[in-house]
Amino acid sequence: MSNTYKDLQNSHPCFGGHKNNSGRIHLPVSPGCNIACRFCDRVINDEEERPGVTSKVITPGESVDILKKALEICPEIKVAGIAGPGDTLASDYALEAFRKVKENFPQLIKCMSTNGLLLYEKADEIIDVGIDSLTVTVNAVDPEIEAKLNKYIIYHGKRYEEVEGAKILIENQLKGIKKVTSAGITVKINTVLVPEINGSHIEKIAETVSKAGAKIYNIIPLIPQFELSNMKAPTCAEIEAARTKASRYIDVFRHCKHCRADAVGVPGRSEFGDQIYQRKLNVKETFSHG
Ligand code: CLF
Ligand code: SF4
Repeated sequence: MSNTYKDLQNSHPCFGGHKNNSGRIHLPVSPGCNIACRFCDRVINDEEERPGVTSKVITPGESVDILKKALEICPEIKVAGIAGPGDTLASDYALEAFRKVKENFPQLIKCMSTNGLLLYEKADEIIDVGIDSLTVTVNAVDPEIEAKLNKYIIYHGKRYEEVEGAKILIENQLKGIKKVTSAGITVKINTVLVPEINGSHIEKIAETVSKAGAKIYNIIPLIPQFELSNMKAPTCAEIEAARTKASRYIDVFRHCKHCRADAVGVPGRSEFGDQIYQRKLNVKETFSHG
């Protein structure tokens, strides 16, 4: 039985449990991605603290020792999360790692983050492995808007461009959210706020995902880079206004720390990623989000 939203509000740092000094570890086991967000700069390095930037990719088998070490150093860790650096469903590694977490650390909350392209078709496996909390990044629920944020998707081996791809992505996200929430998994939605593209669309996203069963909503400000390097990042006032609009439909999470895909510790309070993963790599790789 998954933890309920109420349970998570006490123990999960990204679902309201941040007040209780709860920590999380991200296991960067998912290398590749199956969609092409226009703001995604797929780079691994040690310099930046932002989603998707990670030092190296580990194997699901290595997760067990890493978790042991992390829990010794940081006993506050309550959540084992997988947030990239690519998409968690684009390969089988994340589900494999979660099976190992379930077996070896049954007390840990299992938290997965995905772009949702394969959420519907992988829902049974996700439910079976016992994911407690799942984050889906939904940047638009209108394919015309989504196409401005996403260039293409690769779906069952075929590339679908712009609006055609966006339509498939949104449909699968919403069907997937309905399916996993009906099975008792608590869903959080992340939206990358790009004021000039989806700034006036936030209310519609919040309303739609809430109807589909999501419980909590997190707005991530755009870091202008890659194809969207000429867009403006939202101001604090714009973020706040977007949160207020969303909060008419769904609980809003306001404490996101934009964690790397290999973050370890209590978000905003402690960071042990260097000790656990010995950050060394600086090679070109994929990007994801917490
Ligand atoms: Fe990680 Fe994300 Fe799970 Fe949290 S992060 S997979 S839901 S355990 Fe949290 Fe970090 Fe913000 Fe993510 S503060 S980036 S919301
Ligand atoms: Fe994939 Fe995440 Fe990058 Fe989007 S932001 S292309 S979902 S890795």
